Amino acid sequence: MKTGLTLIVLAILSAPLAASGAVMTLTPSPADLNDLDHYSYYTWGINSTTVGQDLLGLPITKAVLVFKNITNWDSSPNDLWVDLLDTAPTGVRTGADAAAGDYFTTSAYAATGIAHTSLVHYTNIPYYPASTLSYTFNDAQMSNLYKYIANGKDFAIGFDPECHYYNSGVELQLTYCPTPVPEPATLGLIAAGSLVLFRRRKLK
Ligand SMILES: [Ca+2]
Ligand SMILES: [Ca+2]
Ligand SMILES: [Ca+2]
Repeated sequence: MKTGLTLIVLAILSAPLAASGAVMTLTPSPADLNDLDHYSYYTWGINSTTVGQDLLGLPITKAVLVFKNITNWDSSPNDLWVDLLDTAPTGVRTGADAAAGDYFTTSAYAATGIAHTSLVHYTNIPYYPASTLSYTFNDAQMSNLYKYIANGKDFAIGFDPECHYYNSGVELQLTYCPTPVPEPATLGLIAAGSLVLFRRRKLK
């Protein structure tokens, strides 16, 4: 008897825990963004189709951008700018950029009228050894992420490499609440059910 009740109680207690964080991992195609070439900039557009559900209804609590096994092609000074964009075409698009500085802060990009904010600026990523860089969005960037998703149910990540970064893949890890926590009424029903079970077994 005690085991049965314990299991029910554990099931109730574990419901809010399970809801506290599932992680969805998104990867661009190609995953290595063609090794982030110096003479290019890249946009990676993400929307409901990309994530497989309504992006606006996805309760994202954390976002982490990962560059796996990244190295610069040589040991010279280098910069990698990463920006959060309101929108971009779905998937990966590549544009020409040979000018020094973050493409997404140029007047050419401003002319598109697309809202954006800086995510992270890496400098002098080593030639050797390869490292895995994980960047966690801060609070201000999370609120911009929500704002950009609210506008058209999409957002994008922009990359401007100077120089050329070999890597084994880029990932965006989104932590979200997968299911709503049971409402008090549901919890009441479960509790009532377990009480009935308890009484029946006691009568036996
Ligand atoms: Ca570039
Ligand atoms: Ca540039
Ligand atoms: Ca948007």
